[in-house]
Amino acid sequence: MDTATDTKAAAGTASENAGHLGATTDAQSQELTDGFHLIIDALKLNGIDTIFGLPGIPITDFTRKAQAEGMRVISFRHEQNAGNAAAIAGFMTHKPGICLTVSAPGFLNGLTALANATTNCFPMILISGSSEREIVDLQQGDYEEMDQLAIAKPLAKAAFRVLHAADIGVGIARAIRAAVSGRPGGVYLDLPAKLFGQTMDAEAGRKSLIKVVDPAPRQIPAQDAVQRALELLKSAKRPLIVLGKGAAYAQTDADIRALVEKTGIPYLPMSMAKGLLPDTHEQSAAATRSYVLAEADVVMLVGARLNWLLSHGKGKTWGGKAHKDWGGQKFIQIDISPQEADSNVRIDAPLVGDIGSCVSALLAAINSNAGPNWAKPPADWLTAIAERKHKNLAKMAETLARDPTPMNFHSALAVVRDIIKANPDACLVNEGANALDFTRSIVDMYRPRKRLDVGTWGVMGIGMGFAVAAAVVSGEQVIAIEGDSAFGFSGMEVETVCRYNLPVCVVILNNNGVYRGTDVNPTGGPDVAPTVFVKGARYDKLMEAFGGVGAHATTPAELRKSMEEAIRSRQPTLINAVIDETAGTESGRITSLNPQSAKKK
Ligand SMILES: Cc1ncc(C[n+]2csc(CCOP(=O)(O)OP(=O)(O)O)c2C)c(N)n1
Ligand SMILES: [Mg+2]
Repeated sequence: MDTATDTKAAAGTASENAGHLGATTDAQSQELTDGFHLIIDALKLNGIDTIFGLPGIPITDFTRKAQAEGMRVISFRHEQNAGNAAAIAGFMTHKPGICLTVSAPGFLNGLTALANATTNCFPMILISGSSEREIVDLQQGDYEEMDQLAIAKPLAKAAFRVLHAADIGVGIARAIRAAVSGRPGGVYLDLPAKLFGQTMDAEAGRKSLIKVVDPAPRQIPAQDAVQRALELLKSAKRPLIVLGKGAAYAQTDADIRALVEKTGIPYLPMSMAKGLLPDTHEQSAAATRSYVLAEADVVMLVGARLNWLLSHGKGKTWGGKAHKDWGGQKFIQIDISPQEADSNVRIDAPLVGDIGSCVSALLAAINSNAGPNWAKPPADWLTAIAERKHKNLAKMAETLARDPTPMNFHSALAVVRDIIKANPDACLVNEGANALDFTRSIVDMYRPRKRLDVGTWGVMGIGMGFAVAAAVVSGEQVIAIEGDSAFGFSGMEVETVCRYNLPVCVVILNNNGVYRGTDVNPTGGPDVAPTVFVKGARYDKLMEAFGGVGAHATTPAELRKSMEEAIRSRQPTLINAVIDETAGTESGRITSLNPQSAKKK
């Protein structure tokens, strides 16, 4: 007989009488607890107070009991959105976000978000109920049968299953540690249906729980690695700092700012690092990105990986002669994972440790080496950047000042830019192709971790999950700038936004399709082209269906009025912003990633 069956037998009539913590059997006067409560208690013990999920067998009662025990349970309309919510909550708070799903199909729906979290280094735990182990393992065809643990493993940073109530404490502790320590990521926790109802002695249960001590321990960099990085930095004639979303995640904002300002080195923020220093900072080189990437001789990467988003650190972007050629620059890479170095090009000075410890060690070394005499980068480098930057900013200002009819991305986003400037604490969620790229380049961010977007994969579908979580976690106004296609992936969650009455203002940059609304079916047949949607669709009506505020904006003035009203009222709002359907380009800025063939047609 296994422990599960033992404890179940011992529980006997107790579970029938009351079945949860505090129940007392006449025969034994034994206080019992069960799987449901042990999971809740283990999460609460570790400061986790919110669950993003979707109920159904075998976790419906769990969601009820979690709410009854004071947890915030946010129910979604599709698990992928709950998963994305959990992932971004993890990014914003350093606590793993929890996504809770039913077995097989619910689990699979959550899995995309788990994989995306792992790819983006967001700490989250996907907890899925699963079916009868004996039947699953013999493949006898149970209700929602699936070997979920095996499927989750390659997509998660770690995956665990708990079979016995007495192991719940360990299971949750391991999941938390795996999610947040080292390089954060997505963790899968498999909880078979039987586990929830298992009972055990309440005192033994309490003792089995683990409050995780120091879940994300600091990892101090070696002094010689710090010195190596410093020497390289000192030798630079045209230095550049690249701040990645890892730097934003680290919550060591003051030190990062001090490092940038003390060294006087121009910096580029990656998309989700925008606002780590205000985008209006004089050392920001974002407006002349292509110049600094190609010209810099020493580049210090802070929590930024040399993946496709940085053209793998080579090729023409980096001043290389041809597609895969090294541009000749040297790299310092600050990263928590030692395996990150040399992933694409040689890293001359890897600085391995948590970003907070690395940055403060580097600052300390700079101060003790050079003190107030740290030499700022050569003036010709700074002047060359400043000239280009101001020229490009002036050009952009001119474009933004235009007011064409119909409204285009620029004239609409000029409004969003002003709104974020006036409301710098608002969270900006952003997805789409042109809707993403134009927003990133036009809308300045002023505070850290306020820009939440499609991340490493450029995935569509994060929009409403991120928006719900950002509102729940921060309590701040959320503004979601969505392509009309992008919105479709999670659009049903506007009901969730209304249900929880969240201060979310969704702006759909509606250009009638994917990239543009102008493609035609070359056959002349009745089907529209694959990238084209219903023309003139009124997404605002969707929000109205659930009691939120819908608005239709065809001019920047109308858009501004509706956004200001949304922020003033904090009402769930969806603004259908009509954008010139000819305005976008194929795939936005990454047209070149589409496969090309010499054969035309
Ligand atoms: C999950 C997923 N499916 C498909 C894509 C491919 N994709 C990239 S952007 C995009 C939509 C672009 O259209 P829209 O959101 O309307 O933005 P626009 O360029 O029109 O502003 C799609 C489908 C993706 N990135 N992720
Ligand atoms: Mg579109």
